[in-house]
Amino acid sequence: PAPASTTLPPTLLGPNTGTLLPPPSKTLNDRVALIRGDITQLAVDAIVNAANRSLLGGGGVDEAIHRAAGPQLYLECRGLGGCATGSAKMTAAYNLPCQRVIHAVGPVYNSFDHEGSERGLTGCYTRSLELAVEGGCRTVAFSAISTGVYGYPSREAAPAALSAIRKFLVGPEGGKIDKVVVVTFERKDVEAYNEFLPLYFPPV
Ligand code: AR6
Repeated sequence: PAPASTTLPPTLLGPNTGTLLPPPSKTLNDRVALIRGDITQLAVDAIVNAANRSLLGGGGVDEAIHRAAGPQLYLECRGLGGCATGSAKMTAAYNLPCQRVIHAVGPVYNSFDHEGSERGLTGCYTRSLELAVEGGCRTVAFSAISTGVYGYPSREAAPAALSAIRKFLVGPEGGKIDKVVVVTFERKDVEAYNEFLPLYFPPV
């Protein structure tokens, strides 16, 4: 069989890492969970919405979140003045069972600019986790940002997301997050995360 290195996504290979797979850690693995379902049902501290730059709602998970939260969410979002691609803003959660909503704006996937797309996507995950920490949110659930209307291939989005999540959790502020839940909805994302989770969070 081909050596493992040839099958690993480039996002794993940091500039001076030397090793290909990160070291297995049970305590780290326990802080990441993968579930399939409706993110609006989760009673976590913060859920992360896949929004657009207007922050005024749209289709997909954004629509589901606004519908479940009620019209007050739209009113608060209207006062935020939009959000840049690759970044995020936080609001209250109103009628949702969670405490806060983090509205992240993923990139529209550009197959001619892999690096730019990836920078935008990882920016969403990192900024969302920073906002969670600033807001005292210790449990955070992410939707599969950009993998719907914005066309990001699931098998490229999953490793970028997992890489950013891992980097944050092992970083200086990582201890302020107890649990990151990755919420998949469609089969293609379930399969992508099942494939890549063991590479970024190797089983002990
Ligand atoms: N719970 C969890 N995940 C869901 C749900 C749900 N209830 N509904 C859909 N998904 P998308 P994007 C998944 O298109 O690609 C909107 O119009 C879905 O299977 O919602 O970032 C915004 O306003 C997919 O994996 O977001 C923007 O204009 C993931 O959510 C634009 O779409 C994201 O798909 C953003 O596009």
